Amino acid sequence: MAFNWFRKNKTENQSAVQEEKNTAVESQNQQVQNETEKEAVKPQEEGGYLSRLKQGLSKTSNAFSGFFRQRQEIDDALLEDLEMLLLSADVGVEGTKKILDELKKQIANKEITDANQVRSTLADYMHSLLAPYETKIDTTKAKPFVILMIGINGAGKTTTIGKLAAKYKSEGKKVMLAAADTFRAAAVEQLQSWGEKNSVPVIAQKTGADAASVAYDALEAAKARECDVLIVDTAGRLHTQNHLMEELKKVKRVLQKLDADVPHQTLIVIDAGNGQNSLRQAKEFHQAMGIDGVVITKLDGTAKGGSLFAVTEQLRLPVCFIGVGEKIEDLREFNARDFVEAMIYND
Ligand SMILES: Nc1nc2c(ncn2[C@@H]2O[C@H](COP(=O)(O)OP(=O)(O)OP(=O)(O)O)[C@@H](O)[C@H]2O)c(=O)[nH]1
Ligand SMILES: [Mg+2]
Repeated sequence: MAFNWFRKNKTENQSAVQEEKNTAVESQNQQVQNETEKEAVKPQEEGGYLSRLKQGLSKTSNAFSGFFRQRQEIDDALLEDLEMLLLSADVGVEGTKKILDELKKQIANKEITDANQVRSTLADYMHSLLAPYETKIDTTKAKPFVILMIGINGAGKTTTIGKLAAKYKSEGKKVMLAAADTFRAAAVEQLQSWGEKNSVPVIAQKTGADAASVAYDALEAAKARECDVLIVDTAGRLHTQNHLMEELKKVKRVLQKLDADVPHQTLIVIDAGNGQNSLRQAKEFHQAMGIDGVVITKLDGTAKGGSLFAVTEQLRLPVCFIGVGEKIEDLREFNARDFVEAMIYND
């Protein structure tokens, strides 16, 4: 049965995650022995991956659990209420329609006969909608592997960079950060503080300096110091701010003077709580910069997990990471199965 299959694989995934976690912890211990660091970086240790994800999405999963606890029969009211539930979980009009059409089809074919099956089929179908977007970044493809972080103001770019630096460092990679947000006051200091927290170097100039020149210096330095990963922070901007969009294009152009393949990954950071507006903005960013990955942050906030369906449906771009909190360990590679599980089931 679909539900059992979903849950069985879940258990296997959990032990794989645990193994992965153990390996990460081992390599991290090794690292701490080898280096005398101010502060150990432990992005994978605290909390436990699924419980953090579930905690972040608990608002949504509680709503689904409450809904299905009260239902046994399949009737029109169930589908109408489910439609409302999906919409209020931010799944979006198109995603909700797709899901309901699929359920109605399976009900008509008598493939689903009770409310419990509605839930498991819902989980499986939601997984099938998100799974094509699940993407892992392979930073070994280039050295240094350059990630350019872009997005509107306050989406979570700098925080995500801090979390990513911790993640890559814990994997034994040599990481460098570039403070190419030279626009906002205190942006350089914010990135430097993440650099200190992770014991990774930050290449920076003063606020007001040329962002492209900071990025260029950083790439030169990352090459000279044989870094594995260079992550470039940029100022938040709206797509309507032409001069700032030009600045972003210039950062890319100038980096490409040193290496035509750079950036290897352009990630847009989207605040899950920003709704339709942020999707329109992301499309404009994509046109200007060519985005090849999405990070969705603040899924723990007022946003409900369903916003991921709207993001993937509309942008059709790979989802690389999700942010479920402000702490260093609150960034995860996007896993569609874990995500749907955390969204639909609260046990
Ligand atoms: N709850 C929650 N807060 C987050 C998450 N990611 C980032 N934040 C918070 O969002 C706020 C803005 O984050 P920043 O990383 O400074 O955002 P930014 O995109 O760099 O902002 P600008 O540089 O001003 O464009 C901070 O208070 C972060 O702690 C998340 O996944 N969950
Ligand atoms: Mg920032």
